[in-house]
Amino acid sequence: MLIGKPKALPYSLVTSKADYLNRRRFLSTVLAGGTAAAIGGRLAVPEAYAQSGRKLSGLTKSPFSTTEKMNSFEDITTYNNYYEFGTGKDEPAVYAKNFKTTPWTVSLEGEVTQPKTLDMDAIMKLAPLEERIYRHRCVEGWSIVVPWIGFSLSALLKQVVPTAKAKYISFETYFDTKQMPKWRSAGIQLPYVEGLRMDEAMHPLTLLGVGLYGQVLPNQNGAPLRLVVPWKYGFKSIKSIVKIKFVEKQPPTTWNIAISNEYGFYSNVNPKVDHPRWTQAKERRLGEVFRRDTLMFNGYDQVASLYAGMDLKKNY
Ligand SMILES: Nc1nc2c(c(=O)[nH]1)N[C@H]1C(S)=C(S)[C@@H](COP(=O)(O)O)O[C@H]1N2
Ligand SMILES: [Mo]
Repeated sequence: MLIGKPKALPYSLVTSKADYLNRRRFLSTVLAGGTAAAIGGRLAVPEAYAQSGRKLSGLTKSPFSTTEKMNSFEDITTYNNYYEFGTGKDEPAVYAKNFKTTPWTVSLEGEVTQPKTLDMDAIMKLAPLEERIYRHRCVEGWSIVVPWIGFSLSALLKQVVPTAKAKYISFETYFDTKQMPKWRSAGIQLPYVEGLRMDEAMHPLTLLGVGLYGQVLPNQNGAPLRLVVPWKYGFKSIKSIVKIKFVEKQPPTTWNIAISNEYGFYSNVNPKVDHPRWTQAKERRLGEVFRRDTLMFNGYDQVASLYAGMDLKKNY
């Protein structure tokens, strides 16, 4: 089922997105004098490691990890959605290069008995760092498998005491027009905001991501820290978080503000509820030719009980 040779791919079988990566792989293989066997896989990894960021060691393995084949470091770091740094998939890797992520603080505020602001050093010490290999499904119909590093978001949320009114958590991305040259063309309201219901935010699968592939997060992937909610479409996984607010009412979310009939608050991966403009029944794993079936909750069945009794067509 795995790829093989991009140059032999019938173009009709490949979306423009998968196509883009496959062409790049072909090119880099040719340049490196590689063999066709290397094209589909991890050719770029050693090189990418060499030019990459600070290593994170002492990682614990997570029982939540999938055993599916991981996408390469290059796939994960050159095919991104991060509209503050451009709407093209290849733009964040270029325009986020000099994004300043130190010093960095995150505030915990809103419906809490005492608000708190933590810096990255403090956050990194809250819990043992785990490697969690998660499937990641973008609402646009592509998916990747990423070896994230981090720990359950609950470890951070537990640093404050919520009041009885706290029912949801809202998240906000850092925003600076000077550092985000592409912000005007983003076409969405910034700063990027997202939200989760309290039980979703406290679920052990919900990850506070600080790295991937054994190193700190590359800027284009949301450095220095981001959310990763593997059973929801990728846009829920907000990058470069600076503010976490405990709130009483369901908070506004960026894509729901932009196009409310297409992107709801819950946004659980659901092959039975199509996007108004395309099917969600299948997905293309980057690097593969044939589309896979999309799984309910992206295969993370353990969250099903959070939505017992809810109409997931209505709560899309
Ligand atoms: N601040 C911010 N966070 C964001 C986005 C964004 O544009 N801005 N894009 C989202 C979307 S649509 C996806 S699919 C994932 C992509 O994460 P990745 O680039 O690390 O794979 O980030 C999400 N988080
Ligand atoms: Mo996405």
